[in-house]
Amino acid sequence: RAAVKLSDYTPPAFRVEHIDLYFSLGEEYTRVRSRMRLCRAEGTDPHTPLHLDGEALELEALYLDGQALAIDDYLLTRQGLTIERVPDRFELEVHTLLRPQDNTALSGLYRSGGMFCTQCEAEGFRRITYYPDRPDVLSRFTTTIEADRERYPVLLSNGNAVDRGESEGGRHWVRWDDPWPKPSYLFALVAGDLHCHRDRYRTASGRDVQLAFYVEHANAGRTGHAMESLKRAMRWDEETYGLEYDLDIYMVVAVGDFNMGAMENKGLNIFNTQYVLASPETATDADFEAVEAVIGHEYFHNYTGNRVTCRDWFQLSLKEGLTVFREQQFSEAMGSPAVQRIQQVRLLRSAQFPEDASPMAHPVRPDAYVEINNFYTATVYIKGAEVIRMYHTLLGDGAFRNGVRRYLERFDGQAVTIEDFLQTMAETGGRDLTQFGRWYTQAGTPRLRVRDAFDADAGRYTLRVVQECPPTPGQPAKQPFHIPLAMGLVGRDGQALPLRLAGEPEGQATTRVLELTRSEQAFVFEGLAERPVPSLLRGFSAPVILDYDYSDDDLAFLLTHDSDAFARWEAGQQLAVRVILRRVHGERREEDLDKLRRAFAGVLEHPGLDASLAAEALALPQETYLAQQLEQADPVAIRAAREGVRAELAGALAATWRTVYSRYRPQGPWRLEPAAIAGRRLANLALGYLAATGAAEDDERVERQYHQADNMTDSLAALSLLADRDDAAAQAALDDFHQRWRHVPLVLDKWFRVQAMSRHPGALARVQSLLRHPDFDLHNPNRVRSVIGAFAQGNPAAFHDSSGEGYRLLADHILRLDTLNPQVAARMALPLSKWQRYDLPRQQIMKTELQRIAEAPSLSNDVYEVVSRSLE
Ligand code: DPP
Ligand code: ZN
Repeated sequence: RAAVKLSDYTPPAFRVEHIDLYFSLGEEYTRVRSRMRLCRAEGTDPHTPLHLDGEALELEALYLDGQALAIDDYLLTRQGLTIERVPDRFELEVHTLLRPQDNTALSGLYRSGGMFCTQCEAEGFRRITYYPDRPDVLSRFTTTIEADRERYPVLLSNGNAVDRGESEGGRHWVRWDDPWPKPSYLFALVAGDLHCHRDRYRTASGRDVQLAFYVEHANAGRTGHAMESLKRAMRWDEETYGLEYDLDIYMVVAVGDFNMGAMENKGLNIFNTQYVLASPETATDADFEAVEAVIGHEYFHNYTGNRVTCRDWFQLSLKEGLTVFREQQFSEAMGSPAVQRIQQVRLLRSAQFPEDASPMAHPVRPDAYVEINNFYTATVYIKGAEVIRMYHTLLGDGAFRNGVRRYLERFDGQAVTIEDFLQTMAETGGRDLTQFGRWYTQAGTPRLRVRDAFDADAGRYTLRVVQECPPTPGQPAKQPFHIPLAMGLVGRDGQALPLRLAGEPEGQATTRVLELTRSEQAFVFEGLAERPVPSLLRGFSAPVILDYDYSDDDLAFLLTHDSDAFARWEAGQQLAVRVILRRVHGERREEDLDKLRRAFAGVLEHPGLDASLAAEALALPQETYLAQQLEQADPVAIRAAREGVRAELAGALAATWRTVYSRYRPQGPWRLEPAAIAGRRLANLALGYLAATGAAEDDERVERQYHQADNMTDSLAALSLLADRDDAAAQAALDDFHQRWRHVPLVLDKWFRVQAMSRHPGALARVQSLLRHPDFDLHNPNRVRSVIGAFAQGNPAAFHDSSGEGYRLLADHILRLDTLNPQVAARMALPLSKWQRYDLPRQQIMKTELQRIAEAPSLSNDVYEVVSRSLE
């Protein structure tokens, strides 16, 4: 199948000066009338035909400057419409007919529950009408929506509502006008009977902006947190980047059926309910945080994405990497920067590193795709954000912000490229970033091998750094990257040492950023009285794998003494990784458990204990991260080793965990305050260990927490521990939860998810029955992700069951799902693409299943691209 290539880019031949859309929404069919003013772009060959993209559309009529076109005036294919001869300027009117109620792909115009909604990024607009559906065609939109007044009292689109009226047969209409030119992927329409939560925001310059959250009536009362988050995001963007909102109204609509998390349509964000709705009874602390982050993310897109957009979809990270980074800065400002950074790195390592080591590896700016929806990846988003973070590290906060502002001013209203951004940052920072640009073009996770030497007589300490990047598809050899390596040196007494490179005057800095640009470099520090312990990659200053041969004692030492919170956490994780991996290799050292126990106890006894940081430090490394440390992983052995260590730490520290549990459980009613959240986090971590002691009193503690909890965080923490058991009390709790929440979809998703991720040996069989449960529904992406996604990505030991049943079950469902929703089906196939990471018998079965999918008739481009690349 044909790949789209970056090198084939050509500017659009026609501009759309204005588009006027008219939607007549109906239960059987929907009619769309589009009137466009088109003109040939300057410098374009006057004979270039007009091509409009269109997919799954029924064309009813076509008029050019008022003249109906006959069937042989144009060419219609499955991809669109071509008119061979057109004037330089003309008006084109297109009538199409759609059946949104049958649109299970959830791209374009579709139904979710009782409402109509749209998703146009990346290429959904072509499923609404024929149009040059590419991000470098920006146009002014006016949109009229006409529908039944009773069923759809609320009719929304981008911009401002400028007119409304009644029409025949109990119908009404509203006209929207968006003053900002935009690409079609930012178009949105919503119609429904919706509850509206209104508020106001006064901008820094004193303008009042109306804020409106629309949800189904059943969800009224659960938008308060999202509303407050939005106001915080608006304030933060004014204070941090000097960016003020640019329309009089900002609307957010929550829909239950949504392929992605949320969508930044101009003035009318459409969100997955998951990232809007939050109340203590139904949402966990993590859900509350995610709502704030995603609300921020979509809001920040209003500048980084909407005001300045992408020239083509290869530039996706231009808006996504930058916006994820802005979202991360916002979350850091609203909470604990150290905890945020730890969570970001956990995610990068569990989602992006494996992708970068798989057949799906691609640069942050890919150079070819078959289906762009497959490139909304961890690499484009979160590695893209790491790249932006490195500009920030290299330029410093002030120059970075100035650079972003200059970029937004210079390219306002344009569709640009990653080079445009890089160039502006280089100019503003006064830095040559040519080599830095390789982060965009070379895939793979670089590995830093660091070796050191100490010359006691000279007081000189040398760090030698070698960088390498493994081959990735189409890129056998890599050029060195420009890598900021933040580091410090810690003295034997635990004090941070001043860092003076050879030839430099005395200085007081105890953290500095070394810049790596060559495959091998040495850094010589002087004036040291004793051999220091190096603290490397502080704050995780670059998305790399660090390899330095710490002793176990060094790690324990850094866990206690490093001044950098991230580095402390990392030291503890590395210690735990070693102990668990030794078990995987059948090595059982007496002193291992003791080391971990002492390290953990040290964290808990630390006088300045920060409960949420402690909870991060005391959580064992994830199974997926452990698997990455091995050439070929056996997920069942990893699970057994990790659970073994967990149980032993539970037993060895049982009294401590019980004390922590009772000390940190928040007293009194639920509150969304940092101290209360941290308390719940640490208490639930302790409960997790206690669940592994095997003592009856601890089992009862878990049951008691489930039954007494007044909030979803505590209820779900207990329920997920119960889902690891299969006794009567556990079953009773699961039944109770289902009974209580079966009418609240987002909470029911949690019920599915905890079971799909159960560590019980019978989990695979349980997943099979969950897939036959009457509440399971392949049409709903959240439900699919909470069973199939949670199982295949979040339960490695069960998914990789040596029988291969897990793979077969996944492949069966991918094939069924592909006929309904190719985008989501392709996502679900990703765990199979990582087959090289596992032992040979597993590899064989995984490839057989990939092959079986690849050979299925009428496979979508989406799934085809994932499985065929996986097999290459
Ligand atoms: N552009 C959306 C977002 O990342 C995803 N479709 O916010
Ligand atoms: Zn985004």
